[in-house]
Amino acid sequence: MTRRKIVTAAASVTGLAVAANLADRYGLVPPDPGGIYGVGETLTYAAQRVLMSHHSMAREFDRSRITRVFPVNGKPPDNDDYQRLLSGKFADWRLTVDGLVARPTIFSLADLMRFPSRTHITQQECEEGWSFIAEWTGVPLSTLLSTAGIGARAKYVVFFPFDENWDSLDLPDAFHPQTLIAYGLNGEELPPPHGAPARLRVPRQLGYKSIKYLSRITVTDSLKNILNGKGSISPDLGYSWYAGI
Ligand SMILES: Nc1nc2c(c(=O)[nH]1)N[C@H]1C(S)=C(S)[C@@H](COP(=O)(O)O)O[C@H]1N2
Ligand SMILES: [Mo]
Repeated sequence: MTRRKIVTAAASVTGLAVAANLADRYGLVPPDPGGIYGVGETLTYAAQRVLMSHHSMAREFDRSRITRVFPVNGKPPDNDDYQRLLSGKFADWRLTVDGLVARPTIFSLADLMRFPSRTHITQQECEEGWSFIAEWTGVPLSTLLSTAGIGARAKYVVFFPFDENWDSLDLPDAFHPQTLIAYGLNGEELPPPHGAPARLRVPRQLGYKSIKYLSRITVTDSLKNILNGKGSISPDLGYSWYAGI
């Protein structure tokens, strides 16, 4: 390397370190900052949170743009708990909202449907490279969090389904007006392979954040003591916690 190249390389490494320090000071470090992409993940997340308004919207499409035939990612959980609820048409299904909330609450599907609903036609983008446009209907997650009364110390909302997947959102994305607990797809009830009876739908992030087959939502001030401590199964699979688009 020439001296000039060495100086430039050193300067950009220092620049990244300074940026990472600043991100830390302002609470903009994602829960999975340690991997090979660590500094990059911090910068992506910090830049999104600093530059974009918290409620900048994902693009919504016209009905004519709905994808006619679209893929499904994986099969519904094959464990007894889920299969029993599925055969009972989810009459016994309940969604628990607990953690740092004033009133831990258990919702049935009918309870969710009684709240004012929101519908949007948005694109679901999988990290594997495919995507589709569909109409999603559900209750804004913000409605459920407000009903349970989110605590002042709350920082993250964690989602546990009936399979081994799990993930979490920070409060800007949890309270984003397009973030839904969706129970409808293209005007029908949510089909089992797409996450019945209710799933998270976060159009501002890649598909893997939109956890299907929900069972429990918990509010926390830290992700460090939950499973791998990184806020999501994704870092174990080579993907980042923050998947903003
Ligand atoms: N519980 C659970 N949620 C999940 C998954 C999963 O395997 N289990 N796959 C994720 C991935 S990788 C994607 S791209 C989307 C796909 O949603 P779809 O099957 O409705 O297209 O769901 C996400 N939510
Ligand atoms: Mo995906």
